[in-house]
Amino acid sequence: MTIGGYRVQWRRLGMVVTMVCLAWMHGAALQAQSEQVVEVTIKDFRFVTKQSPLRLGYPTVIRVRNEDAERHDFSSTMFEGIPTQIEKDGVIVYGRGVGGAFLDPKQDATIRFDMTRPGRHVFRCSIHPTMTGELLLLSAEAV
Ligand SMILES: [Cu+2]
Repeated sequence: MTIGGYRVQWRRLGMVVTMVCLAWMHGAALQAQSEQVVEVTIKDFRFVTKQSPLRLGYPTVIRVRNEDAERHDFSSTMFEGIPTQIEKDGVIVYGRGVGGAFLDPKQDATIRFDMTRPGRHVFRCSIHPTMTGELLLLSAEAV
């Protein structure tokens, strides 16, 4: 009887450990959600940017989509010297020397990096020099 009682308790302990693990995984998922997201759509040879105020030191995601039937490029010096990850067609490129991404018609790319420098950051299309856009980064103290 006592042994049986212990067994039940061990099982309960197992349940608790499992639940703690689930809670921890849930926390990791929440952290991923705290990324700040910028949506950039390329349409009719223009960058259309949707952003909320961006804060320094936060994981930032730029989602670029090329809606045109023309090949474009999304490049910026804002990634200079900062570890940057670019995902395109399931392939991830990571490094400090990532300057941007070329986008074929109807293609999209996801760029991940941490904001480290405040101010206005210009991005452009190297194929069409008239295509430019900008992101505004606020310092945490200004928010
Ligand atoms: Cu272009």
